[in-house]
Amino acid sequence: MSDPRLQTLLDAAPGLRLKTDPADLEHYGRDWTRRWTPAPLAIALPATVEDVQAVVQWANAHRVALVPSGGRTGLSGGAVAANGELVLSLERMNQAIDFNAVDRTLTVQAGMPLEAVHNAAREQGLVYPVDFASRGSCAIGGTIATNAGGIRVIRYGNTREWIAGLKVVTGAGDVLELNRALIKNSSGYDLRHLFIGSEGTLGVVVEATVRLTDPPPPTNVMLLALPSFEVLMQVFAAFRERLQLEAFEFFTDCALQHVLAHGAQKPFDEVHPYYVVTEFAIGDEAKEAAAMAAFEACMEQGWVSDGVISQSDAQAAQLWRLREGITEALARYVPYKNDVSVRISAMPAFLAETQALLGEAYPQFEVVWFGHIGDGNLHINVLKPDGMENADFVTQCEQVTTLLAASLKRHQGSISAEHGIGLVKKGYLESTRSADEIAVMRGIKRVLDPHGLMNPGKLFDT
Ligand code: 2HG
Ligand code: ZN
Repeated sequence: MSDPRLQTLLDAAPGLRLKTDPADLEHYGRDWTRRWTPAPLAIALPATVEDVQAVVQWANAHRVALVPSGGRTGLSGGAVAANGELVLSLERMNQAIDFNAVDRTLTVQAGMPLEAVHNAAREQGLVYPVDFASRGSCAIGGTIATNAGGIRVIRYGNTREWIAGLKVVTGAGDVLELNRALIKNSSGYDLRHLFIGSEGTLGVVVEATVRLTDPPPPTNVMLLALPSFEVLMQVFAAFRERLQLEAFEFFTDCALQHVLAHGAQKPFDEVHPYYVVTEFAIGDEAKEAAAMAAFEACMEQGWVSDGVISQSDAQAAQLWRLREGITEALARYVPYKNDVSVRISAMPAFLAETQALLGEAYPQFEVVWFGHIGDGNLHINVLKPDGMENADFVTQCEQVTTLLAASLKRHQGSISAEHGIGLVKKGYLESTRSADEIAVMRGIKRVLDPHGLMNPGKLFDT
């Protein structure tokens, strides 16, 4: 063990596993952003809450920075360890602890993958409805730390809505039980909500009690081809008015071409500029008629030029792949990612302005648009041309982000809808949060993390 402090760490927490191999430092020190060179001190893998507490107390005694780590599927650099931090990986704490049928809650360790949470809920005849493409790799704790959204927010809301209770180890090394799965608890500040979306800057989520719900009704998936961008919100309104939407997702033909090149099946013979994947409840004739009525109304208006409706689960999965496969299909370009949101009512004006802005600002790059348009959340991925230096590319993209952030401020939107601020969007936090708000956030951090050791440099600089 190269660093002598690590032996004292093992003395403090004998159950801990420590990794210091270069390959491990590299693996655990980065997330899906791939922008920073990992350089952690070591990787600590606790097995219990007591281990986590011992690590945090040790870190305070030795003033070592900690980076809490789940599946590292984040896209904002929130789990990057590039400055000699100790990575605190929750990977070994991945079990379900308790199911309560009366409360309809599931208590899990924070390192449990989201998909395993889905499966554990399903075994009880219920569902945990937060869902997105990285479900197999991300950890529930990471989804809590970023208040992750995903493809079903339109129907079920964000992660925040489903967290009934949390057990955390604060940056000061205290274990707190937050809310204990109470539905009603009007007893002062709800500290649970402070930890949701805190990006590991206040402490470590070690256990979560999540709410479960009834399985959704049977659904159908429809893929729509749109002739122009301007009709997008009209199509959304026509479908939302008539159907109970489970998802309403949009992508451009450019996004589709990348997914097709990655092995997906072509949905239409003709090329259309824009597409929507929507999923909605069916189950009786009236609902099926409503789906057809929505489609026909859009066709009549000229807002939709083609469509296909799933006839089987396999076909539904095929249609979903066209949307869910985008991030993976683009990964090789190391995209510069924007994840922005505005209120749905502000979406048409914001979209028009952003389209004009990016058309002018990015003529030299391929820009891929997609996202959860029904939640007012847009993903804009700018692709790095082959052979271009990453640093040059990021510098050019950041100039445009400054303009985008100004536009978001005008439309009262957010520079991070669901990916978090991390390192990637730290410079733009002021476009979304006022100086007074940021000052309050800093004050809260000082209370829970007095030595500034929890994920330093993420979200804001202290
Ligand atoms: C999605 O909606 C994810 O697929 C990833 O939030 C978005 O890759 C992205 O930019
Ligand atoms: Zn998304």
